[in-house]
Amino acid sequence: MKKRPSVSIGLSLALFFCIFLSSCKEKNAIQENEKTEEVALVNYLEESKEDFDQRMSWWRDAKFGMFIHWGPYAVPAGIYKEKEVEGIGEWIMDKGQVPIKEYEKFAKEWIPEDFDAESWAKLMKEAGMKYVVITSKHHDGFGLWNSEVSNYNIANFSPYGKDILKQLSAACKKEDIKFGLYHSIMDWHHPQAQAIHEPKYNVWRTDSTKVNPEFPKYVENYLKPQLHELITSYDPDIIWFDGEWIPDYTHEMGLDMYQYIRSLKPSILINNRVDKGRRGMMGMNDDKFDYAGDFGTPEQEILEGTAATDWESCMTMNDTWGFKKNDHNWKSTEVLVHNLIDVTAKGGNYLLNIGPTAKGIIPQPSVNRLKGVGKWLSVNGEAVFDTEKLASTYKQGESIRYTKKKSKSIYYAISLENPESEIVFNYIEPNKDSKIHLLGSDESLKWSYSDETKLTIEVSKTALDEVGKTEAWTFVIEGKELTGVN
Ligand code: FHN
Repeated sequence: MKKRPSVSIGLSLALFFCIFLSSCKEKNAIQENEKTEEVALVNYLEESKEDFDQRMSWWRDAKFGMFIHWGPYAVPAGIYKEKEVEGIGEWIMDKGQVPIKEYEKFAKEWIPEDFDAESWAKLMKEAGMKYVVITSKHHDGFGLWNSEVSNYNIANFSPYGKDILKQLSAACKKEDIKFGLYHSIMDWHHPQAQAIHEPKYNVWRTDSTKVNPEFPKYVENYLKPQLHELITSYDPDIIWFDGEWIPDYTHEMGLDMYQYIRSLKPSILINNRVDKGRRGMMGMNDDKFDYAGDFGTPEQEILEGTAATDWESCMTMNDTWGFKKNDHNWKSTEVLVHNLIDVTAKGGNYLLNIGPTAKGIIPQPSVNRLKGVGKWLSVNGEAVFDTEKLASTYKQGESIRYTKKKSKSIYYAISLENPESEIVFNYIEPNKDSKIHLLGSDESLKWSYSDETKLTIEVSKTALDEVGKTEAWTFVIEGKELTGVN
């Protein structure tokens, strides 16, 4: 039967379409394949400076974050067998030599029925914090999320039965607060990661002949799968590793882990404890080798000066990370504000810790201090956020710090002491028409400048009264930085 022209044309068109479609599919398949291969071939350790700066930019502008140490250790809260256990609260399993089965009882008793993720996120906002880093798993191995990899977590092992990270990540998203996860490489609960000699939980094990031979299996079959589910389930902006110092964990594992995490979320930030480069509590990498990690992590201290690489000082408000009922050694709000100013002037970030109680309450002394820092930032925040360190100095004497608005010739000279009636700044020359004022006051202050005496500002009583009670006084000056001043 002669085919109708329309039919033959139709069939031809159909045939052409099929060929075209299959070639498109093939082309897409090749593209996909190339893309897959492309993703597989990315070496995240060879990132360009532009790409690195772009990835770090939100974090550098953020300056101030909340650290949260929360886990079953909040149940004993520093007391075991009716005795005070010395040291930081989250280490009670080690310092108190608590056998695993005993510690698991704390995990079963951990029912944070008063936990209110939204009120926590609102408090971060009120404190002026732009990001949070919470323990997804500390050294005790207990997860704060509903893990498919292990049932040793708050959602499955504890009667609480709910996912803490799911609640908090959602609350932080609502408040536009970036979400980070602290994750311990060291694990005192997993048989393939435990110390194989006594004292069983002794983490300062430096004798590399005593590594757990099963540790590589723990890394591949447990640590990575849990990190995979954390990243795919909660979309964190930061992975904050810790517990990397044990000899079981090697530099090669660190490089591989960095690549692995970035391959799961290329834009994620990873601290330097992903690898072995950290030099003790001062937290910065030994620059003799190429260690992985996007920023250094000084702990309980602030760098003496500035650094060529990114860094974040993490600190407690009292003396413990995890809650201890008898630790009342709280730093004052003034000390916390001065720490934030000092870190910012030196070009770092400040990660300030809270240790909630087992029931999910943030201790009132912590709340008071967070609100106090937030009150100072509500007036002086422009001198902290979206700023950069000066080229030549970060301080003048012991009681003055300088910051600079990013890509603007606006400088902030911050006095940590009451300036009284007059103050002299040696490192900024104001523009001729610059109006200098204190943040918190609209009054334009009288000033004079000479190459000899530099910038002298008369601080009126009315301006000081307008600023009122504060932990530090910020002068705003449009001008240029004076370098080479001795
Ligand atoms: O051992 C941990 C400690 O418990 C806490 O988590 C601090 C905070 O960064 N890091 C380790 C000590 O360096």
